[in-house]
Amino acid sequence: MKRFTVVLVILFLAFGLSYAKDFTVTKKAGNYMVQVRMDKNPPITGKNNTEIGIKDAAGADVIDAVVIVEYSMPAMPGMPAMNYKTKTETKNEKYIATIDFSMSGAWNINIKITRAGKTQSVKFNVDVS
Ligand SMILES: [Cu+2]
Repeated sequence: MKRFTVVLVILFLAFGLSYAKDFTVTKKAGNYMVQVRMDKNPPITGKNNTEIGIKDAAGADVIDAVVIVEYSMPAMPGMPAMNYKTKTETKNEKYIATIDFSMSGAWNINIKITRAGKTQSVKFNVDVS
């Protein structure tokens, strides 16, 4: 019984730590407050599970938007500009996407939120390891 409790505590700690370790960005887009969370911190070359939460001005979850994630790296010596785009799917009031960075370095991220015929954007940079 004691061992079981210890295991539970360790599991809780591990979960708490991995949760706190996520890469997060919170930014305003128009009337929306957007929180982006990636499961790797710093984000890595390869697949990063990404979760986007959107709240309206009243603080309510926005779940009826179309959300697209664009990510790009400008051209550099020996490498043409790279541009990628991925759709998101809705799950538990969040928009889920997999961002697959093809190399390390600075990437631009542009999240496009379309709702009722209007598009708002959230832009930020990530330093991919
Ligand atoms: Cu590059």
